[in-house]
Order: sequence, then structure tokens, then C-alpha cells
Amino acid sequence: MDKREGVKLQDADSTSESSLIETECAIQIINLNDETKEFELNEEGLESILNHEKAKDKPVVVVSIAGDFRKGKSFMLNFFLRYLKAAEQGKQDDWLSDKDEPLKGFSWRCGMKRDTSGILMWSEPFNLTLSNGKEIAVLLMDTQGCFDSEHTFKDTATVFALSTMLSSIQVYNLMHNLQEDNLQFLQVYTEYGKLALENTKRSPFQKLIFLIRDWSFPYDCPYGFSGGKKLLDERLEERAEQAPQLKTLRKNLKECFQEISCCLMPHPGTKVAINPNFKGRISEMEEDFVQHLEQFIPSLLDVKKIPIKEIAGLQVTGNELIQYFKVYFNTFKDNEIPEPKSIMEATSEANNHIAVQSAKNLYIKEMEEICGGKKPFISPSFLEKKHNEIKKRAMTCFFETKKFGGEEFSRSFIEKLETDLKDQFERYKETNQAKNVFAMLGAPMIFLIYAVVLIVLSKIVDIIGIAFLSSIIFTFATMNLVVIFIYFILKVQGTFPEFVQGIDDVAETARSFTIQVVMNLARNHLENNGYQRLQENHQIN
Ligand SMILES: Nc1nc2c(ncn2[C@@H]2O[C@H](COP(=O)(O)OP(=O)(O)OP(=O)(O)O)[C@@H](O)[C@H]2O)c(=O)[nH]1
Ligand SMILES: [Mg+2]
Repeated sequence: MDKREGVKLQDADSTSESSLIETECAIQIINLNDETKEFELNEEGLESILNHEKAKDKPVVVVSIAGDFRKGKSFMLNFFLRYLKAAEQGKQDDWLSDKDEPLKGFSWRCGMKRDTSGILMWSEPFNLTLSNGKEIAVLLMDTQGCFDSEHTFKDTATVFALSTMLSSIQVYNLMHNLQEDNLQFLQVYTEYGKLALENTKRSPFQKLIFLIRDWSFPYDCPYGFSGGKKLLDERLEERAEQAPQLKTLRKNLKECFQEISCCLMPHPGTKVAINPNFKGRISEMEEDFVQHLEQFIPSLLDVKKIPIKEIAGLQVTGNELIQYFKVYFNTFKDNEIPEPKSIMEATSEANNHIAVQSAKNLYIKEMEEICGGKKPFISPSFLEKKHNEIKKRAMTCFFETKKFGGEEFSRSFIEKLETDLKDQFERYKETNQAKNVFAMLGAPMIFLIYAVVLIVLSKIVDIIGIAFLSSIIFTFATMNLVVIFIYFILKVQGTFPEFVQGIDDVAETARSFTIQVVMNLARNHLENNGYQRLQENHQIN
């Protein structure tokens, strides 16, 4: 798959061949393989966007546009892009001031042939600050048009489903009117939504906006959100004479989205609709259309109302969204139209993965503060004590993270978390041990130190005149030297590894014992000194 497909910034003044390559671009995230006819996920591209410094640890807002093919979706999305670029720099009041600027960004074009394929995302997230001071990352997503002649219904459903599941604002782009089949198309999500709702008691999806282009009945419902509300109220009304399935669909739809709205856009003018050389300049569009564009986009992306992506009732960061992308992609790829139950399972899986990751991150962060690479050696018993405390906090973090699927589903993830923390602890123990000067010396050095100490001791004892004791101590010293000699021979030959290990163990025990004795002596000495000094002070006073 060409992972950089769509990376060119469309230069409306040139042909697409000579387009400029810039650092910011649309990246193809999901692509339909021409040979296998299967969707492929561009993990590298996805990670480059969602793990971007501007989005990785920030709550994300994902704005997607979906709907029938050749209906001006990418065109509209490029105005979102223009607004966000300006808003990020605090220039949102001037975002449409250049009336002659060609429309650039996501690939869009005139003509009858479909343009966008699969799913694309803008490479650069946009940071906006909410009124509470919290910084969020806004991401833009363009989708392949539904119901063209080249793709199956499954392809269409997959793209629409993924964009709905992964966005927090789904702009459902429709031409002329809002019809019953447009609502029916949302049925799959409402079924899943019902299941999700039972778990969290909160609508699983955030915002759905029906964007009706070329609205021709402003005398019935005026352009903009106000007319859109009138139309939507009428279309979503549950009436007594309606068939039960139509009523259920309406009820479920309203429950599944935290907010549903509708915006009616006027016709943009004949240059936009039928001129093959149109480059997207505002100056060539109908004034009425531009006016409503100026109202629609700032209102849609207003930081006071913008919805953060939530899954299972929890706000999602860029890094966490990667996990959901992967599991949803696999679920929708493997199934004709997945059962709501399998979507639920995919969500539970991603929830649990993320909970494991958060718990591990907490463990690593706190352990690093105690025994990270640059920290000095600490006693193994203290390290173990800290490990137990931090592990407890990490497990609590896992249990407290909201998840779908219940205890049964989480069991294997808990086991995995425990194994991972154990492995991590072993690694910390090893690095801590490596910082220990005595341990670094290894078994031969320890035996050599003992030998030297014993030889000195035997000399002192000899001088005192206890020759018998002196020769016993000297024999021990010699034994130490013999052990070192044997140790080296076996190490070089690689034979009797158990014996070598045994010598290492004895050396380690001797080392720990000596440290213990030295520490105790030092402590006693300090205590006695402190007591003496206290007494002296008392006498002076
Ligand atoms: N009638 C009409 N045409 C529009 C409108 N907005 C854009 N267009 C035109 O629609 C054509 C297709 O625009 P695109 O943005 O490429 O459409 P799309 O829906 O992304 O198309 P696909 O990617 O092929 O699904 C272009 O010629 C635009 O100038 C609109 O509001 N009304
Ligand atoms: Mg398009």
C-alpha cells in the first residue's frame, strides 16, 4: 500500500501531478487493496498522527465527514482545516478573510468519478484550549463516498462504521434532503449503542450532524442550524401511526448520540457545482453559501461545545485511540456486517488493553523514581517493599479504569498485567543489583578480599603468639585462593556450571552477611557515640 497516498497538498492552481509535497498532508489510514479487495490498515501512518506530540497524551476530538460519493465532503472538510489552522493561532476571526485563496488540503475535485478512497486523516493534530484551560487535540478524518459503482455495500458499511465508531463528531453529508434510508443506514450503530448504553448508562456516541447540501426549501425550513432543527424534529418524531421498527430506530438513535443536530446549506453556485476549472476560491461562491459557511464551521468547532471522544464513558487520548482503531478495524474487516455483540467485544478488548497499559505506565513511572537508571543502589528488601506498594496501586488503577465486558472478560488481562509487572520487577532487580559495587566485583573478587583479610588476621594472631589459631586462619585463606583458582578453570572450560553457580551463591551469601555485620557495627558505633554526646551535652548544661 502506498502509505503516502494523499500526502500531497492539493495545489488548486496546478494539476495534481505537480502538487507540492509539504510536511502537513492527508495520510491514508485505511486503504482498499486493489488486488485482494481487502481493507488494509496503515498502522505506521496512524501512529504517526495519534502519537504526535500534540495528540499523544491529550484528549482528542475526531471530526469525520461521511456520506454519498461526489457530494462535496472533502471540499467541506478543507474549510474545517482552514478554520482549525487559524483557530490554533488565535486568528479564528480572520479564517475566511482571503477570498482568493484556492482550497487546499484533502484531495477534492470536480467531475463525476469518485475521488477519496478508504479513510484519510490530516497528519497534524490541532491544539485548542477549552474554557477550563485543558488542551485538546482536534483531528480531521475524510472518508470514501458511500454507494459508488466500484465498491460493495460491505466496503461502504465498513468505512461508514469505522468513521462513526472512531469520531466524536460525525458529519453525515447529504444532498438535498434527509431521507428515511439515511436513518436506516445508522441502524447498526444504534443496535451496538443500546448494548453499550446498558453498560455505562451514557450515550456511546457523541455528536451526529446531518449536513444537508443544496437545501432547496428555505421557505419551509430556513438555512443553518435553526431550519435544520425544524427538519430534524419532524424527521425524528415518533408518531403513533408509525411502524414499530421506525419508532424504535428513532428512539434508539436519540439515545445513542449525546447530541444530534442538522444544518441546512444553500447551493454554493454554479461555478462550484459544474465548472471543471473551479479551484475552491471563496470569491467564486454564492454569497449566501459563504455566509452560512462562516456560521456553520465556527459553531461546529467552537471550543465551548466541541465534544471529546469518549469510549465506554471515558475520554480517549490520541495514544489510546490507536488501540480502538486496531480492534475495530479487525472486527469490521473480518465480518460481513459485524454483530453488535462483536463490536461490544472489540470495545471491551480495547478497554482492557488500555487499562493494562495505564496500570503499567503508573508502575513504571513510580518505580523509575525509586530505582530508575540514574538512581543509586537500594537495598533489595526496600526495593521489594516499594514494588509491592506500587504494584497494589497499579492494580487499583486497572480495576478503577472503566471497562466493558465485566470481571470474566478482564480475567486474562489481569493475569497478563500481573506477569508484566513481575517481569518488570525482575528487570528492576537486575539493574539495581548491577549498581551494587560488591556485586559488580563478582565471586572471585569477594573470595580474594576474604583471603587478604584472613592472611592479615593470621599474621596478627601469629604476632600475638597464638600460632595454632594463626595456621587455621591461614589454611582458610589458602582455601579461598584455591576456590578462586578452580572457579577460573571451570569458567574457562565451561564445565560443571552447577558448581560455578554454587560458588557464586556462596560468594553472594558471604557478601550479604558481611554487609549486614558491617552495617550493624556501624549502627552500634553511631548509637553509642550519639548517646555519649548526649550525656556530655547534659553534663555541660
Ligand atoms: N452542488 C454542490 N456541489 C458542491 C458543493 N460543495 C462542493 N461541491 C462540488 O462537488 C464536487 C465534488 O467535491 P469533493 O469534495 O471532491 O466530493 P466528495 O464527496 O469528497 O467526493 P468523493 O471523495 O468522490 O466521495 C466538486 O466539484 C465541488 O466543487 C455543494 O455544496 N453543492
Ligand atoms: Mg472526497
